[in-house]
Amino acid sequence: PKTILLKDYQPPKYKVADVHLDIRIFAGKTLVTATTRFTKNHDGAEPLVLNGERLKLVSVAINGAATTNYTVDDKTLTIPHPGNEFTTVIETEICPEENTALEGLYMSGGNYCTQCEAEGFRTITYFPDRPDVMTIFTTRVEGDKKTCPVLLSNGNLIEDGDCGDGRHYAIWHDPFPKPCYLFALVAGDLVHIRDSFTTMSGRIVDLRIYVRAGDENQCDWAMESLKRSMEWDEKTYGREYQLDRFNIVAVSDFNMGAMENTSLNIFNTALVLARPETATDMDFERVEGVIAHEYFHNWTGNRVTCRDWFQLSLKEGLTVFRDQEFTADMNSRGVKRIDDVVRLRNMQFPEDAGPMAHPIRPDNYIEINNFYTLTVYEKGAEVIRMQHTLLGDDKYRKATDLYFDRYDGMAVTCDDFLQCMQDSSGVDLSQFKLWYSQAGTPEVTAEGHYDAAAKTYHLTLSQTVPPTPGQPDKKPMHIPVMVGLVGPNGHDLDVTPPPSVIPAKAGIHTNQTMDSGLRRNDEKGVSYLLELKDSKQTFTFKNVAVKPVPSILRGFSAPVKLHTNLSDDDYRFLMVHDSDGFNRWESGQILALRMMGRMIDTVESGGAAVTDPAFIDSYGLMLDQANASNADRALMARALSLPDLAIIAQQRKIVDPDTIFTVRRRVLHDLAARYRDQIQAIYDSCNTPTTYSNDAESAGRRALKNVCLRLLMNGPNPPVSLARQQYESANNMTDRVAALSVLAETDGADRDAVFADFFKRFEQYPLVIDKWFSLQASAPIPSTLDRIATLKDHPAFSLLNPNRVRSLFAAFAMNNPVCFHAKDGRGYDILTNAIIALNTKNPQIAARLLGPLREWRRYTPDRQAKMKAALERILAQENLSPDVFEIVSKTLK
Ligand code: B3K
Ligand code: ZN
Repeated sequence: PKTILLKDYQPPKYKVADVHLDIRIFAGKTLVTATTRFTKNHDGAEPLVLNGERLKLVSVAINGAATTNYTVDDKTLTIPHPGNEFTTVIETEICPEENTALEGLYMSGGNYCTQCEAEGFRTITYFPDRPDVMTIFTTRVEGDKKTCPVLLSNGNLIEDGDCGDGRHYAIWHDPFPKPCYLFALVAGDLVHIRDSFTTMSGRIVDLRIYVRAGDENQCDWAMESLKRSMEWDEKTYGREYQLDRFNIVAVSDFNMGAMENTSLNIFNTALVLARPETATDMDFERVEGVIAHEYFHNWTGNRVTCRDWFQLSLKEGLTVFRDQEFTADMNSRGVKRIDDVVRLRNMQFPEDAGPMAHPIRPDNYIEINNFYTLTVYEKGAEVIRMQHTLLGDDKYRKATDLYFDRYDGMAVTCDDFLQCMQDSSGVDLSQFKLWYSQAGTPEVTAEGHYDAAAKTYHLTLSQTVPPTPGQPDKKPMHIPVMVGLVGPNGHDLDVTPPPSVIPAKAGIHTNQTMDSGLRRNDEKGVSYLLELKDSKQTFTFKNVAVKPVPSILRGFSAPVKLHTNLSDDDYRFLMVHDSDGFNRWESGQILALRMMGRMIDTVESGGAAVTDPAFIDSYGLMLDQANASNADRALMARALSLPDLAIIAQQRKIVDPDTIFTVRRRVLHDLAARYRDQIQAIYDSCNTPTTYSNDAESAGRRALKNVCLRLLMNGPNPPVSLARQQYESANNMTDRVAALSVLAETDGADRDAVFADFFKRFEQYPLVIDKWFSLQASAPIPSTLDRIATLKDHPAFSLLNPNRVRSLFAAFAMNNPVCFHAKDGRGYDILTNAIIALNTKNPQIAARLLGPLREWRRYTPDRQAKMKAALERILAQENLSPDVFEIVSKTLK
C-alpha cells in the first residue's frame, strides 16, 4: 500500500464546472450515468485521471462521441488530454446489495443509502474524488415505486414524477458547490416526521427526519435538537441555513455516528432515536450533540471545506468545539467540560502516547479512514478552544466571521483558518501553529513560591513535549495556562498580574459560569491567562498580601499533562474552595489518583494496600455536599466517581490491569463500608420523584442516584435486592440500565433473571439489544470470557452490523480491561478472531477494533508477548485491507 504525503499536494489538473448524475436503481444492480463538464486547471496537456474502484465500466463518451481512447485499472480511469473544456458521459454499473464495507452506495435494512466521506464516491462512479474539486450537483434518482417510495439526494427537490413500469424518479439540485464526499442518496421505504424552522432572515426551512416505519415516535428529541442547533448557530456564529430542505435519515448499519452530507444528513439510528423508555440520559445528550455537530458542519465543513484530507481537523476540530459549546449552553457547562476532558484523557492521551501518535494535521497516511481519530477530533477541538481563549469571545467571533466571508465556497487549509484568527485579532499565533504539526501531549510543570516580605508570588512554568514516532525533538509550544490564586479564606485574590498577562476576570472566557454544589461561597473567581511560550518561564504576581494556593490550568485551558508541587492538603483545600468548578473536581481526582498510585506501588512490592484514612475523610466532605438540598447533582455524580481504570493505567510505567482493578475496588469497598448510611440517604433523596422528566435537574438526580447504587454494590453485603427492585420498577432506561449494569457484575439468579427479562422486553429495539450485549461484555467477572463465546453465536449477533460489533467486541476490549487482558490470552484471541473475520467484510470497523492492541508495549511482559503475537497473526493474513495493514504495521514498528 502507498503512503500519501502532505508535502506532495498538488492542485487538481482539471476542475469540474458541474455534474449531472442519473442513478437508476434495480434489484441487484444500479446504473450510474455521470455527465461532467471539466475545465483544465494547468498549463500543459496532462491526461484526465479519474478515481474509480469496484466499478463495472459500461461506456465513455467525450463531447457527445463514444470513445475507447482511455485506460482503466483497479483504481483509475485515464483519458489522454481531452482539451481545455469538455464534457464526459460515463456509465458504470454497481451492486450496492453486495457492499458490506458500508462505504459508497450500500443497503441497510432493505433501503439504499450512501456514505462517501472520505473516498466512497469513487465506488459510485469515476470522478476526481478529492475535496478540492467542488462542483454543483444535479441528481436524478430512479427506483421502484413499491420498494423505494422515498427518493432523496442533496439540495432542493426540483422535479419528480412517474416513469411507468411501476417506477418513479426525483431530481434534486444543490446550488452550493461541494466536493463529492458530501454527495448523498437515499432510496427506500421510510416514514418521516416533519417540522419547520424560520431562519433569522425569515426563510422557512422544511425539516424532516426519515426512519423505518414504527420508529417515528422516537424522533421528537432529534427534531427539537435540530431546531435548537439552527437557532444557536445563528445566535453564536451568525450562520444561517440557506436551502429549502433539511433532511435527516436514520439507518441501522453505519460505520460512524453520522454524516453531514449537504441537506441530507445520514445518521446511525443510535444518534437519532431516543425515548425515555429506550434511551438513557447519556444517549439523549449524545443525540443532541451529534445532531448539532452534523448541522454545524453545514458551515464548517460544507460551505467552507478542506483542501485535502490532511486538513481534516479544519472541519472536525472546529465542529467538535462548536458542538461542545452548544451542549454546554444547553446543559451544564461545568459538567460538559468535565465529561469532555475525561474523554480526552481516556482515549486521546493514549493515542498521543502510542505508536499511532500524529499531529492534529497528520503529514502522511496510507488509509485516510484511519485518521478520523480522537486526535483530529477531540484534540483538534482543544486547539480551537485555546484560540478562543487567547482571542476572547469578541475577537474570536470576528475572526470566524472573516473566515466564512473569505472562504465561502472554497476548499482551504488549517493555515488559512489560523490566518483569519490572526488577521482579524492582531494576536500573534505563529508559535501556536506548532499545535498543528507536533504530536504528543505536552507536559507542564508548575512550581509556586511565595515571598512574604516582598508580597510577591512567583509561578514557574516549564514544558516538555515527548518524542513521538517520526518526531524525536520538539519545540516549545504556545500554551495558555489559566491561573487563579486562592487565599486562605477560600476567595480568589485580586492581585497585580505579571506584565503581559491577560486578566481573565470571571465569566469572560473561562468556565466561570459553572454552577456547583461544591461551591462554598457566591464570590465569582478571578483568573489570569498566562501564556507559556518558552521551555521555562517565571511569572511574578505583585501585591499578594497572603500566601495563596495556586489553582492552575483552570477549565483545563490546554490539553496538557500538569505536574505541580502542591501537597495533598493543598488539593483538599482546592477541592472545597476553588472558584473554578473544573479544578474543584480535578483536585478530588488528583487526590484519588495519588492515593491509588501509592496503593498500587505497595501491592506491586508485595504489600497489602490500605485506603488512606485522610482520603476517606475528604470523601465524606463531598458526600455531605452531595446531600445538600441545593447540590448540583450532575456535578456531584462526577465528583464522587473515582478516576477510570484507563486513567489510572496512564500513571503506571508498566500496566497490570489486575492490580489496578483490585486497588480501585478496594477503595470503593472501603468508602461504601464507611459511608453506607450517607450513601443510602443520598440514593433515597434522589429517588423521590416517581414521574419521569428529562430536564437537567432530573437527569442529575438519576446520575447521582446511580453513582450511589454502584458504590453500595461495591461495599460489604451488596444490596442486590435494591438493584433488582430498581430494575423492575424503573420508568426510564437510565435507571433500568444502571441497575442492569451493576447486576451484570454479580453471578447468580438475579442476574440471569434480569438479563432474560431485558432481552424479551426489548427484542424489537435493536439499539437496546446493543446495550444487552455490551453490558454483558463489559462485566469484569471471570464468566465473561465464556459468555462472549456464546454471545458471538447468539442469533441476534451479526458481524455485518457495526453497532452490534461494537456492542460486543469494542465494549469488551475497551471497557473491560480485566477480562480483555486475562493472563491466558483468551481475551486477545477473541478480539483477534473478530478483526480477522471483519478485515474483508468491513475494513473500517476491523481497523477500529485494533485500538486496544495498539498499546501492547505498556503491559506486563507476559501480556506484551501475547498481544504482539496477536498483532503478528493479523499481519500474516492474506488479503489484508490497507486499513488494518496500516495500523498493525505501524503498531509493530
Ligand atoms: N464527517 C463524518 C465522518 C466520516 C467518516 C469517514 N470514514 C462524521 C462527522 O465527523 O461528522
Ligand atoms: Zn464531524
